[in-house]
Amino acid sequence: MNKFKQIAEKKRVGERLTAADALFLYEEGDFFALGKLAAEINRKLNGDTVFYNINRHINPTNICVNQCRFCAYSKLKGEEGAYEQCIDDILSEVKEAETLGIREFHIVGGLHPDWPFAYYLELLQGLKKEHPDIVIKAFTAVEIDYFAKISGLDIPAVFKSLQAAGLQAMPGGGAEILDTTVRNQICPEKISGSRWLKIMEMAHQAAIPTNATMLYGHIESYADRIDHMEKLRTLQDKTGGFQVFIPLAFHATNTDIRKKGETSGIDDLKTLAIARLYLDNFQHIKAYWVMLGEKIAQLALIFGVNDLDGTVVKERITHAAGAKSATGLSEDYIRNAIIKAGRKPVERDTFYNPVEEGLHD
Ligand code: V47
Ligand code: SF4
Repeated sequence: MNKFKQIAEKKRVGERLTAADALFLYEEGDFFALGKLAAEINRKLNGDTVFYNINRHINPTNICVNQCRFCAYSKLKGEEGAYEQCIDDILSEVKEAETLGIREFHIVGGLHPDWPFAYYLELLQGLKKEHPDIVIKAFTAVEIDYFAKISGLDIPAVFKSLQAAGLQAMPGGGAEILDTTVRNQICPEKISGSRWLKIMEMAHQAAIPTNATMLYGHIESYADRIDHMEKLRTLQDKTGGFQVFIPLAFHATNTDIRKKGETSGIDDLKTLAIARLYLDNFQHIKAYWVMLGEKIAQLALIFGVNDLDGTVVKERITHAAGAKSATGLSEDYIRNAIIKAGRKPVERDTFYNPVEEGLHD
């Protein structure tokens, strides 16, 4: 039996893939066979359903004390293009949220040098007061670590305060590539990979479900990507607290990482398919259309993916780095993309519960 067939057989009997299997799939796996296998495994886990979410991104500031080399979004205080929003500005920007059917606020931003922890608590309290039914998914592990530093609280106490203010889930950003050597080159000021994992573990212990990402297509090797997924898989075995894995395709424009062009569509689809096969303890794999572009994200639906993220409304981070996708999509656009891929669109909440099924049939 050739190696690909052995791997397919392993998956069909529910055996876990090794790092060597994943490396083979990257280096020598037939592209179409890989996609087909990932789609078959996804179908067993999730049937025909493709989830999407009516969400809105909120990015309170791009001012950041870190200077990650891949980040085109962050600015130093006083630099041209730096912005900061007061709570009232944010509340007025999202005041139509219910009318628009928004179910989730996704909040991430820079590590502001002067804002107190109280700003973030008041922001969540303000949003919850005005929009009690909209779920707040906010702050990466990097921000949580920073809140502990600026408040003098320990991580469990930071979570407790944020939960009391309205935090219900966390996004998966800040993971980048967890390996130390790569991390030291692309984001030397950022918390370490092991600290990122530890904070996620503590979030899960505090009953906060989180997502997990991987920034790929810069200086890392395939082995680094597989090591990253291995670390996530190990923590997921322990806590079960990750909801979804989201590979993020690197965009180079305006960053300090010199690269010609973006990731290839082939690499994007292979990475999503390998993630579906390798991360056997993750229920969901998300194609983030903002970074992939709408059409590669649609193709991902036949490469093992079952989630397209959502409407987003106003994306800033990837567009600062040259993304050519829309900054937001309508629900109709997302549903049509899913239907045209031969799958069934289902609106979900932040926790992957279907909402109002049948409303659109
Ligand atoms: O952590 C920064 C990445 C992340 C670039 O959890 C870049 O549902 C590409 O994590 N090119 C933030 N990527 C975004 C994020 C996210 C997005 C959507 C959904 C979810 C979720 C999470 O964006 C950062 C970093 O890894 N990023 N700069 C860039 N030039
Ligand atoms: Fe700051 Fe996040 Fe950009 Fe790094 S990726 S510079 S932590 S905003």
